[in-house]
Amino acid sequence: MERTLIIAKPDAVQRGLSGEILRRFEQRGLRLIGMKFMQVSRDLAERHYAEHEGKPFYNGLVDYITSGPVVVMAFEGRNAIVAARTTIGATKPHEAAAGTIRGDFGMDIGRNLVHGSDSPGNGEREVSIFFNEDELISWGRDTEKWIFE
Ligand code: IDP
Ligand code: MG
Repeated sequence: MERTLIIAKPDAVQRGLSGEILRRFEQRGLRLIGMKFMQVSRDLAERHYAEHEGKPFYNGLVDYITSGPVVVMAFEGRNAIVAARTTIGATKPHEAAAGTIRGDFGMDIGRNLVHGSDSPGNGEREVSIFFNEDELISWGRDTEKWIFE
């Protein structure tokens, strides 16, 4: 069982796409276990994006993710990381496949709408920095057997 952290970034919220983004993961079959509307602080952004510190785009990335409210979602499921990444699409939206979130709604790497964890380890780490355990709900979905054999 994997966990992935999904963020509808400030551009997605500003453009009224947070519901569309939630819909795509929900419809795919990922199971929502936590969700909140929040403003990311600089400190939280720096912890979340620690692996990018020192890269040329790092300061702009922290500015971007803290520039307005975001919708943060945690999903759980078998193969949740790869499933979410394929629903999101390539990092550069102008190269992302049509049918992915970035391929359908984005044009610029600095406005690529959505974050998704890139490995099971980062999924666990990122979910735990954005959510307290008591904000996550482990629930039995009645349609589970129609989504996973
Ligand atoms: P990912 O979001 O597809 O996993 P990463 O390489 O982890 O992509 O980069 C994290 C985020 O940093 C990207 O989603 C994007 O917002 C931003 N980013 C990455 N590379 C660049 C760049 O070259 N210019 C501007 N922003 C970038
Ligand atoms: Mg990444």
